[in-house]
Amino acid sequence: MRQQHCQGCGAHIQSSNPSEYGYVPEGQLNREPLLCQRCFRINHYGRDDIGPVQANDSLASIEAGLAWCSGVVLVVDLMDFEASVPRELVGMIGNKKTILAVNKVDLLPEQTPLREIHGWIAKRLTDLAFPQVQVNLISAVNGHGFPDLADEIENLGPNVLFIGVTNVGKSSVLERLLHMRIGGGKRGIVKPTISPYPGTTVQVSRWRCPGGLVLADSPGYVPQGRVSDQVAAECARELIPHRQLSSHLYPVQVGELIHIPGLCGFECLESSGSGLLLGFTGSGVQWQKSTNKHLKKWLEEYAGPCQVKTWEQRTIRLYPGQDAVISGLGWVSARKATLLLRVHLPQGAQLTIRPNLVGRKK
Ligand SMILES: Nc1nc2c(ncn2[C@@H]2O[C@H](COP(=O)(O)OP(=O)(O)OP(=O)(O)O)[C@@H](O)[C@H]2O)c(=O)[nH]1
Ligand SMILES: [Mg+2]
Repeated sequence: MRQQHCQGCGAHIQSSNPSEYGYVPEGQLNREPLLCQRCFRINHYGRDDIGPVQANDSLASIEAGLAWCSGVVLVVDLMDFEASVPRELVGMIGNKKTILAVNKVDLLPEQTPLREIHGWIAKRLTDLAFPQVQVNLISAVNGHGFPDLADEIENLGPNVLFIGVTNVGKSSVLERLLHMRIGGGKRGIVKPTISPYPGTTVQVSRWRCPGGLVLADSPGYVPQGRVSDQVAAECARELIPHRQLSSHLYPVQVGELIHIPGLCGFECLESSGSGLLLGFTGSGVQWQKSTNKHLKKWLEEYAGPCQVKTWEQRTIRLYPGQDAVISGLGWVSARKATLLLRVHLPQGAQLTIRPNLVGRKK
C-alpha cells in the first residue's frame, strides 16, 4: 500500500498511536486530503499536543529533500539572522541553485530603508563566508516581495525545496505562494500547517503546481544556541518576535545594567564617554535599566516564567554602530561611546557582535 502523508506537516499517516505524529482515526483514513490530529488541533485550538520534531529526524528528512530537489529557497528570519544561517545547513545545500528569502521584514520599524537592509545582508553574507546567492526581502504576513520571489523560483528547476531553521516561516512562505499564480491559485482548505512554536513541520510535503512545478515544505533544521529553543513552550511564545520591532534608548554609565528580567543582562564595566545602549525587542519581553547592585535580584532571583537556571558570562567591547545579539532573545546596539560590557546570558546561548541592523549605516 502507498504510504500516506499528512498534507499539513508531512508526517506519515498512522492510526495506532494518538500521541505520535501523523495520527488519523481509522474511520477517517479515506478522507481526501488527509490532515493529522496534531495539525487539526494546531489549526483550530492553537495547541501542539505532541511537541517539536526532533533534530535527528528533521535532519534525515531535510537530507532526503535535498537529494530530491533541483533548487532551494533558504528561508531566513531577519529578526534572528545569525541563527538562521548555520554553517552545517549551508554546507548541506552545497552547489544547489539557491535563493535566500529573508522573511519577516514587516517587523522592521516603518522608517527603515530596505535598500540599507539589502546592503547589510550582503555585508553579513560576506563576513559569514556565505556563497553568492540571489537575495529577496519578503514578508509572508503582508506579501512584500512575493511577486519577485515567484519570478526567481521559476529559475530553480522543477522541484523546489523550502528549507531553513525552525520557525523562520517556511510553511508560511509556501502557503502564500500556493495562493498565487505560480501555485495555481487557491488550493482548497488544506494548507501547510503554520504555528508560532518551532518544530511544526515533521517531514517533507510536496505540492503540485501548474506546469509540472513541485514546491516542497520541509521540517526546520534545529539550530544551536537559540534561547527560544532552550526554554519551555509558554516562555518561547513570549520570546519569539511577533510585532514590529521597538527600541528603548538608555544612557549607560559604569556600574549600570541593561537587562531582560530573568533572561540576560549587559553590565557596563567601562565607557569611553557618555554612552547609549539601544535595547531591541519585537516580542513579549522588555529591556529594563538598573544598577549592578541589583543584578542578582533581576537575573537570578527573578521568578518570571522564563527564569534561566544556568548562567554564563562573557566580556565584550561594543563599538558605536555595533549590535550584540543573543540568538532567540534580542539585541542591544551601542551609540556614541565604546563600551566594555559584561554579558550575563543563558548557558549555551549564541552571542554575536555585528554591524547594526537598524539605524544609520556607515
Ligand atoms: N511577523 C511575521 N511573522 C511571520 C512571517 N512568516 C511567518 N511568520 C510567523 O512565524 C511563525 C512560524 O511560521 P511557520 O511558517 O510555521 O514557520 P516554519 O519555518 O515552517 O516552522 P517549522 O515548521 O517549525 O520549522 C508563525 O507564528 C508565523 O505566523 C512574516 O513574514 N512576518
Ligand atoms: Mg513549517
